Amino acid sequence: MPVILHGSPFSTFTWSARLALAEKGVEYTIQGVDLRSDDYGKMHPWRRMPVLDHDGFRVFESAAVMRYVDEAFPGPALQPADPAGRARMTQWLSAFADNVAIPAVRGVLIPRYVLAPRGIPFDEAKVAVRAAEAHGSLRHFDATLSSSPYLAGAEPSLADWMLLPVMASGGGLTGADRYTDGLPALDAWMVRMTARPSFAATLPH
Ligand SMILES: N[C@@H](CCC(=O)N[C@@H](CS)C(=O)NCC(=O)O)C(=O)O
Repeated sequence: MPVILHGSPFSTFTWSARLALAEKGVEYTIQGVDLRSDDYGKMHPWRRMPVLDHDGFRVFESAAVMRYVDEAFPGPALQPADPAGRARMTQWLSAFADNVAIPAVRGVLIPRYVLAPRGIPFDEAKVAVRAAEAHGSLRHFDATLSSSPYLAGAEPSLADWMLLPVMASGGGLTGADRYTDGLPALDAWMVRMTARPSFAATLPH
């Protein structure tokens, strides 16, 4: 029953999927992608990473991949069992996708870590605006974590593993790009999340 994750270790969304696989103890291989190829276009209509292939069943969108990993494989539960906890997890997954991923990943991390090293020009002022937007959204995550150890309650869930790579990648930014500063509950949460073996096991080199 081979499990193949199509993506890059340097993609935050691929990293979230890898965290779920590691927490679950699932063996998998990671396969690099050529986003422009016809084959990849057949796997993902928007040509993004990751795509999971489990024995021929393919699924894209990192939240769907993580949910599938949790439900298709034995191991510790990565989602709350109760309806309120599940709703809370889904709430933060959705809020992350709309309000954090777009400004932080597309607005800051891609220009800084993908475009800049390749000499592709981008608008510095826009990056600072997007970083401020990401920071503003993260304040709501921080407020929740000031009274709850994890986003959906007492245990980490898919929402925490979705957020972790964006926080970890943001830690390396400097100046106006830094969207992770001044968020004390998120700092404390980072200490807990990065102490888990899944973090070290998936850290991009
Ligand atoms: N909503 C998607 C977003 C995936 C995404 O944007 N992945 C990035 C890498 S971190 C990507 O494939 N970028 C390539 C591109 O947009 O051309 C998910 O959660 O899987």
